[in-house]
Amino acid sequence: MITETAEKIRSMEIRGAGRIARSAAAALRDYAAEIETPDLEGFVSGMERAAEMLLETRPTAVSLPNAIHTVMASLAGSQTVKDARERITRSANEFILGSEQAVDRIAAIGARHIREGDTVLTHCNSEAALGCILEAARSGKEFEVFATEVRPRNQGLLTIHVLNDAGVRTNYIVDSAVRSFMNDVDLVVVGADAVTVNGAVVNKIGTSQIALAAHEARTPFMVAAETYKFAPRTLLGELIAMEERDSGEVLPRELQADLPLVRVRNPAFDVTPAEYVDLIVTEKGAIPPQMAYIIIRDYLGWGLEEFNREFVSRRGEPE
Ligand code: RUB
Repeated sequence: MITETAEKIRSMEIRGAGRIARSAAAALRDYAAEIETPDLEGFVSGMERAAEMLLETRPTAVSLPNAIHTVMASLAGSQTVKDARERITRSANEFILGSEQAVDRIAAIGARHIREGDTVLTHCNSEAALGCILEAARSGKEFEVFATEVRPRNQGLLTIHVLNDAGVRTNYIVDSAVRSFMNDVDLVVVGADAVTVNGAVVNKIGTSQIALAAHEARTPFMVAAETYKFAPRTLLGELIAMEERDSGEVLPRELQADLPLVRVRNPAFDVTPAEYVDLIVTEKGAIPPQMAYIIIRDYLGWGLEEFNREFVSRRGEPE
């Protein structure tokens, strides 16, 4: 079960930061139910191995470690295998439900920023971003969407199917056409794989170029992100690892073989600095990117005490 979920995340059969997080929580819960061991120590080390395997699948979406750490933290203080199993189940179910509710809440808040007659541009296939667009459509507003293709994995195809099914008029464009249309766009809405303490947003490759074009055209740039996409460890100066996927996704390996001097690069994500982001819509409300630390402190529990504890555990006590 764990290996199956891990493989689905790695191969992107399960993709998108929120879905990845929920499927990891569900995999831990299901694994906890099936581990056969009479002693607590064996149970805990089995769960730790499973958590490790899931963590290794994809490096960028912070929702994945945040979900796994939330579920695994519930093991602390458990007395018996039965108790530990129940804690994992409860915590995983709470995480999954909380995540689904967060996406709904973000949709309700984000939809208010889409006005009648607007043209909205989105990139990739984000449940949170699309939630805002779909909610605006459900509330009866008439507007139009531009959706990018999203090379090389073409997640834009998923997006245009969803929009079409929801009755939203949509323009499908190649990624490089964004700037040509930006003057017609009233609002950009994207999701996030991670938000750092200084409000930078990590999302699908191409997002930062879109943000630049939006900035130039003075088009508002809105990010839809659940609080578990915020990255507490960036407080310690930790950088978000940027996944680079197989080059065969960009150019078939057989074609690459004829081009010995060409190195095909395939970064999957990029970083949009806070200065290009106008608003981050979370389930706790909409914030300017400069308020990212408040989310990390108030909702992810990383205040001064936690920061100091973690800092000292890495560097040792100060002299
Ligand atoms: C998906 C991507 C999405 C975010 C947010 O990348 O960049 O914009 O994960 O998605 P990939 P969501 O396709 O490589 O996983 O709002 O669904 O969590």
